[in-house]
Amino acid sequence: MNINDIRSQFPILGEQVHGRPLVYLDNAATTQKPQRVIDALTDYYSHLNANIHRGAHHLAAVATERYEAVRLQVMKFIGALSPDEIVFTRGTTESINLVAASFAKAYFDGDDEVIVSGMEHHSNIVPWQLAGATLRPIPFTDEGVLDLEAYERLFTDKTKLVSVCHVSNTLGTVNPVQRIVEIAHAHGVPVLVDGAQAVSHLQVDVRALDCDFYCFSGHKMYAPMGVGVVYGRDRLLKALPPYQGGGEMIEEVTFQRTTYNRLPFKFEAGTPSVGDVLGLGRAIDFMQEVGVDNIAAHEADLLRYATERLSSLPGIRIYGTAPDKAAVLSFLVGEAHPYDVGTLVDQLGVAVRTGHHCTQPVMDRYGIPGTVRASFAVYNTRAEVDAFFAALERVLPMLQ
Ligand code: 7TS
Repeated sequence: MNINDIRSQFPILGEQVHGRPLVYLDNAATTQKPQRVIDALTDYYSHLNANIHRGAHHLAAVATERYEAVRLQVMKFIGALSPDEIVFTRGTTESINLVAASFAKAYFDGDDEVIVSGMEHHSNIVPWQLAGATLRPIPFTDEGVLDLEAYERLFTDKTKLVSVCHVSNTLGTVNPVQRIVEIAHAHGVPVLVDGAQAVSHLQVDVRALDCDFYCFSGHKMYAPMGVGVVYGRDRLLKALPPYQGGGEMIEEVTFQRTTYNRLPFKFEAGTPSVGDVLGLGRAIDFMQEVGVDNIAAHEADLLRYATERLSSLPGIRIYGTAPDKAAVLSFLVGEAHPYDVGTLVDQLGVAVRTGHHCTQPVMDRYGIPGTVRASFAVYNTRAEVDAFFAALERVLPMLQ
């Protein structure tokens, strides 16, 4: 893996912030985009823009072909069996809302429990509440490891679904999804995996995981904002009612009765974000060219190095010290408020995120208002980690 070659593909990494070279360590919020992804958007709007699936004309036909080719690419990338199992959405949030709304309509009976982990992003909490479920959170240890014995005890005859994140966006924990699925299936309960923080860091194989739904966002894996995916097991997707009504999702409409299109179109009402989907295809090309295992190894090295350096700071508290972690480092130092740390290191060109990271229950678990979070991507370097610590060492004395 040639890091200089990789960095040269990301034009934004050449930007200056407050007169200093940008050090972008907010990758869990969104990754930057390689030139080929940016080009996919301009190429699409310059040469190909057309509404797909409907037109008889050339542009519509080619745009449709390219859009459907990305569906196949996504299918292979995550190990799905059929393109019918890949539904394009706007992102993880919409993906989970889609499953929650449709699943509730099909299977909820007014007394329904959904098991989630205690470390979920709000977008894997609120959709279930909107659907009327009572949530049963799996507790986790101080290190950020899920308690699987406690998990087993959460199943009741009201449990309709288990919905857990693959990787925590706040603690970095890689959850033992395969085992979580095994246990749920032994109870006859399907599992949704929120893969928003996993797809860009580790090789995802939905068949090896044996999960029933897998949701993720393009923009966290080097693709544009505005595109996401629901993988759903063919049999389950077939049984679910549509999420939204409109164009494309229908077979026949009359004022009396409507029949629905086949999978996956049943879940893709309206005009999709075609250019963004094409960008997602180029982002997958990028990741496969570099190699997902190489990306994981590089990020693991950065995480190890940054954790080591951070541990040497006096008054440091790291949140999330699970043995199996990916690319995320959340911490507090002494009495310094996370927001102040973030604002001051920004003045030195370093972008980190501060706050509750849309995981308020995690903050409640530790009794803290928020953390400072550095999160890594394939283009980050040890030199950037050094720049981050140089910035921290400058600002922390001002905050004690
Ligand atoms: N699930 C997880 C685990 C996430 O980390 C996020 C976004 C989402 C779902 C929602 O994804 P979206 O693309 O639909 O917004 N996480 C973050 C974050 O950690 N900082 O900003 C967004």
